[in-house]
Amino acid sequence: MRRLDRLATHSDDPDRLTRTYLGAAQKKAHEDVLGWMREAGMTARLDAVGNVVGRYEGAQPGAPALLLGSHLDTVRDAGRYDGMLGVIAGIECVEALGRAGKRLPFAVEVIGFADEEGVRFPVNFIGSRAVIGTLDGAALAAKDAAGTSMAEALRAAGFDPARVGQAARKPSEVLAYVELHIEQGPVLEAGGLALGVVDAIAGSTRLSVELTGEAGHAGTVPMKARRDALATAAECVLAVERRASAPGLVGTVGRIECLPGAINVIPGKVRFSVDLRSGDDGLRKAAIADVEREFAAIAARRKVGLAISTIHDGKACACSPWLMERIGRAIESQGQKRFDLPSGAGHDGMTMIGLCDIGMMFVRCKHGVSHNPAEAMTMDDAEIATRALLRLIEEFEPGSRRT
Ligand code: HGY
Ligand code: MN
Ligand code: MN
Repeated sequence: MRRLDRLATHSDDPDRLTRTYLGAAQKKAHEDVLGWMREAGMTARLDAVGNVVGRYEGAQPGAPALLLGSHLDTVRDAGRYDGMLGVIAGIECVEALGRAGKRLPFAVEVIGFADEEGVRFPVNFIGSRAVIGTLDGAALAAKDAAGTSMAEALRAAGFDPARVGQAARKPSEVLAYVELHIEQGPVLEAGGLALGVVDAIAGSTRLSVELTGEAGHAGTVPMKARRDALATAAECVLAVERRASAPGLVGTVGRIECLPGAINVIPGKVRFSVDLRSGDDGLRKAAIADVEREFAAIAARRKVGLAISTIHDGKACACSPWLMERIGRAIESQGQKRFDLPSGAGHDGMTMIGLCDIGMMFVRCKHGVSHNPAEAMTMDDAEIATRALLRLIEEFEPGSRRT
């Protein structure tokens, strides 16, 4: 918990926790994590895109690895457990193995992904996409709000964008990926449970929408003659909320930019985001189609230009039963009953499933609050989760792993 508190001091912003890809704060956080990995008896390195990778060899050096980990980047004004918990708990487990002088018939690696949230660039899962080898030129060309491309940011941070492919792992090197993460929802707490087994991760679509109306004088343009981009966006936001209120869906407009942004100027241009999710890909795709149709109708009626780009489209993915079984047994070893639940939040496992089988263990967080500085969890829950993770590792044998 002290280490999580320490990581929370590394922020891009002075008065809240925001740690984005390739920023100065991330460099300091990764230096801490490299040090803790080495203290735990691991070799530790930054890979070609800045992920922190720690390795604890098995009885035979060079053996395939059980991958643990999570992400080290945060959203804006974030909590300190989303992501970081899974990395720090993984290091704790390896430290316990080292203290007991245990070497397993496989290696254990802990990965701290450098970007999962996709806050700085309109690309998410950057770290895990690089690990499975799908970080492409389009991602490297993506620009942040300051107009800096990911390639330029990599160079500025001392990485070579031409070599991001070196971060990719081979299926033969990996046994499975298991992530410990706070639930970020209220289900475990409501059920009086500390731990849960994730059965599936909801699919999500992220859109970037641009409305082009006509800037004008707030005092002189008659209301009927206006092409107000922000009033148009307001109708679009409510259309998302209405459509996503259907069962099995959630929808959010989290970011909006209104230009030129002066009190006495009719907004000429608005950009906003859409984040729409469902455990059922058919439901999600139908909802996206409906929402895009509604945007087109609203924009046409108001004579406002509309441009929509899809910046992420990830299908729902199932965790492997053989890993769920092992995670369930590890939870029962801590005197808890097995409880399976879906994840509405996205996680790196949605990418890692392209490399190996995935499993996730959830731990309760206070009132399910997350993506909020009020995110909290108890020391006891952190301990029981870490003990369960250690038991999973010690009893792990590669099941029906993908060959
Ligand atoms: O958006 C998500 O669900 C995750 O926090 N990246
Ligand atoms: Mn998050
Ligand atoms: Mn997360």
